[in-house]
Amino acid sequence: MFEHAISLTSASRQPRSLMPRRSFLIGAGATGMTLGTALGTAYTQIAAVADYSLRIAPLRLELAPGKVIQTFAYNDSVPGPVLRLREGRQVRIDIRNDTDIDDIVHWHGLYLPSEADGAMEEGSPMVERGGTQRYTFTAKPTGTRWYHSHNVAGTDLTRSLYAGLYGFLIVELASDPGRYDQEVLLAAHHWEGSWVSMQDLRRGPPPDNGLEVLYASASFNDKMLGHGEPVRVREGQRVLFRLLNASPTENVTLALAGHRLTVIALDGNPVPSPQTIDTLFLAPAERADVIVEMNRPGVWILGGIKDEDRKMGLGVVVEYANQRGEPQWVAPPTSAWDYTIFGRERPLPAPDERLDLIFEKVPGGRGGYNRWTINGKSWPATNPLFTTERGKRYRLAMSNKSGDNHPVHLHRHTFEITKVGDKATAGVMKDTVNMTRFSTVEIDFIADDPGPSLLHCHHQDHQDEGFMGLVTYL
Ligand SMILES: [Cu+2]
Repeated sequence: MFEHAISLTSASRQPRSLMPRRSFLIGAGATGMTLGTALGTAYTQIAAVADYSLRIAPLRLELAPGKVIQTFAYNDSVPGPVLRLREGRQVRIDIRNDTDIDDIVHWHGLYLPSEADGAMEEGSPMVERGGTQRYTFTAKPTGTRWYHSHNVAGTDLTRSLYAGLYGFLIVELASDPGRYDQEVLLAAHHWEGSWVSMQDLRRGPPPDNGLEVLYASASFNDKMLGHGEPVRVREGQRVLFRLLNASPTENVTLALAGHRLTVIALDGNPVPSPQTIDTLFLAPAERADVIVEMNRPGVWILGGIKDEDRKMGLGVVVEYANQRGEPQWVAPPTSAWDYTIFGRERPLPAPDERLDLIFEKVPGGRGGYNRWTINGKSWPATNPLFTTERGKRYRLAMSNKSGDNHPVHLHRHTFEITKVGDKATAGVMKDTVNMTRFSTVEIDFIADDPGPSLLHCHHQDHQDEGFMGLVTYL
């Protein structure tokens, strides 16, 4: 990395807002010299070595013996390296792009300046092909966050979130109480997507519906169920599972056979009412921190509750010490997912402003691509979607007028779920909320992080096809 680590000045010397965009760039040494001359600096200095380095490059990924796919990944691993950051401490991350297209990395769930957030629509710079980009930021808030490509994939099912371009980013408290014996990080993903007209597969979807992505395989981390190392546990342990749905487009519903799951945090944020449940639902981009009491020795499957999902590879074996045998699956009792059970009853402050957002589908027809609108407009006509004033509380009354699920994500802010359908709730803080088909959800957020912020569906195809808008500040 060292030959790329020449820059004008250390990033910590100047307030971010005063730094010209180019000074974030760490290019070849010659570029640094040129900039130095242009700005009248008499010297260059070696910037401090980065705390982390990520390299975006092609990867031959063996999901199972004989099952090899060609994808892209960070540092030749899926997921990428776990980034463990201390809350409030500044971190320097160098990203090198050894692919043939410009890319960009988004730090999902963090409060960052727009130019460091990793979304080109907010003004963050791309990591140019063949180039290196340094991101310098202060990590906050604490919790299970993640990073991923925020590039446009369009119809190319090998890029952005269709690829292995994601990893965990955990912001830790300055002092971690650590009320668990072991921590296990699992990211679900779907692979080998292809565009399919649903009309060709089965009856049911409206005849004007466009192409959807179907997948041939799935994994937890880099392996299909039954391949790779099991999660090894011991009787009596309290294990913290940090679960992430990094799938480009698919929801997952998960269970650990023989065990119940105690959800203590959603999207990295502690819930007011932890609940012990049989099945966990995660839409794309959602995370859950789950504690499991290891009290049933055996060899079990943690995986998708649908047989076809586990057959595709969605799962991992959990093996107690000194236990042998075939991994067991036990179908759990199923119930509808309900965010409000994790909330509490509490009067909510009245919002300063209430905004209606209506999500609609423009069907692409058989063989075509669907488009998406927010209040009748698609990106970039949704720039701005609405404008906020710093310090005010906004209530977004969102209505999904389509037969599809939409995990709606707001960048650079945490929001509170205040209503799901007719059920009021409080205290469930998230950055992504799933809207089931033909549903309504209300969320509140405080405009406390000036700068443009994306609001979009995290379904890769939906965001690429217009389901995106920019929240701006006055
Ligand atoms: Cu969507």
